[in-house]
Amino acid sequence: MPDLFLAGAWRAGADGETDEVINPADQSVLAHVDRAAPADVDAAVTAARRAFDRGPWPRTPAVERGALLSRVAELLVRDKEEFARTETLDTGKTLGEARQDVDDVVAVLRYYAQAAGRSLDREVEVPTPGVRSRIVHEPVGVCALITPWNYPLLQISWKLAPALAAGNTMVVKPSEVTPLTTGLLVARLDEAGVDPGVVNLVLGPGAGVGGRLCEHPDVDLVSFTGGLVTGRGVMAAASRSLKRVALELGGKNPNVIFADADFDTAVDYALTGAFLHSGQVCSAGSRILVEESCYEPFVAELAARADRIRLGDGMAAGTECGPLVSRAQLDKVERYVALGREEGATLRAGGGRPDDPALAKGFYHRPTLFADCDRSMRIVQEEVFGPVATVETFRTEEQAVELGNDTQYGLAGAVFSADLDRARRVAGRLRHGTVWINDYHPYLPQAEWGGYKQSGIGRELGAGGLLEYYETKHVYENLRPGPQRWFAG
Ligand code: TXE
Repeated sequence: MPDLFLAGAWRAGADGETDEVINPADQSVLAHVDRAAPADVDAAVTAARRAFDRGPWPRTPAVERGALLSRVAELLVRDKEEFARTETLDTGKTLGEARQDVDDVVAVLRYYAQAAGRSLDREVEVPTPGVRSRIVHEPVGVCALITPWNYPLLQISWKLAPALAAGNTMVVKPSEVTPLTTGLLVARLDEAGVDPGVVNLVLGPGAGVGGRLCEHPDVDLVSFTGGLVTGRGVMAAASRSLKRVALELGGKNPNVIFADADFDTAVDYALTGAFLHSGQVCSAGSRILVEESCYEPFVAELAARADRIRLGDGMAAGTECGPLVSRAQLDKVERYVALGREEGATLRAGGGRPDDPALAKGFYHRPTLFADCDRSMRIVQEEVFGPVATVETFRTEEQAVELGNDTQYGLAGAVFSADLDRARRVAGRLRHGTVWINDYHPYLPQAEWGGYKQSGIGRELGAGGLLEYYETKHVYENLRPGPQRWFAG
């Protein structure tokens, strides 16, 4: 079956070009997928425009739109293994993580299936008699949904589910590095009976395919998750026709550990925070801040445990961390590790590729810990997006807050302390979109997710994530119209 989904039909690219999709565990070729030519991108936008302007979808009762999302959720439950295995082969993450992703996606689809039916419209109280004033919510229009390679299935669900719930039509563009599960999801939408043109899928390189979407005059909204530099370009391109823009960009997320926190718990969460999915997580706790009085034992234990993380093929039982997603990402991580050494940080764990010859063909990198870091270092300030964590130390609560906020990013952070009052105080002062107290990484479909500062614009998930896909209209009714005589003549 061809891989592009345009106006309700599966098609090959107009230029007949394809791209290889690589398994990062051994560099074998998983698939050849069709690449969208400029004409295909335009066809996708035209189909979405027509479905929005003339099709039934934006006017379909919201509960019916929710019912479609529920049907898709059930298809994912049915096909969970296929989705999870494909995600593991494509991204390198462990099968356990990929299964968790599918469960999370089902939860997101179900949440927005319910939310679709709850109207946000409201009556406005008006002191003037004979006037009715209503706030109504209408879909924005044609949405371009552009996603990265670290959580392909999860990220597209955070966009597509609320966009559909609100009655929009869309063109979906996954990362060229990991396009496979997005294709599976669109196939399930097709199976669940989505109207032609409501969801379209284009594949191919970012600048060509994604860039054309961001510039296209018939696209009303761009929701993008990816790197900061690309995000800036997306915003600039979208500004030409003043598209609505939602951006979820990177993070350099502080994990603040006070000495009174339970030692084993804090070490354990610091490990997961930094190294889950080999640190290729926008909210990774890659910047660890430890109170001076427990600094050395903490670093020693964290380093020892980081060195014991079992690397391997994500499909193999017992693997705790898979390979990085691509050669480009491995190269980037290696450059940052070299930089960390040059900047004078102390390497306490990892530092290179594994010796195991069985892993030689994959893009593996050992979990790496740099201690004795300070805020001026680039490895402390820049997003590595790999298994590299830095440790700094602080003496006072004030210092912890200051360091935690000393970043251009503002996506997420955590505080570990036995003193809940203190933890809440610090959480209140951290300028990040999510703060965990005595935990790391969980998120909820019903709770907004997004960044302060250069981590993005707008929110995903929760009621706020649905609002992104609505325009708000005020309808003012004069129930007793008569001549106004503002002008005497
Ligand atoms: O992401 P990009 P890449 C970070 C990470 C990584 C760096 C680059 O540090 O090393 O970003 O990764 C599409 N117009 N993050 O290259 O470029 C692209 O095809 C429109 C953080 O994978 O941001 C893909 O679908 N679209 C991040 C998506 O944008 C464009 C997750 C993301 O690609 C485009 C991933 C353009 N000009 C990487 N150029 C996070 N914070 O979650 C590319 N794309």
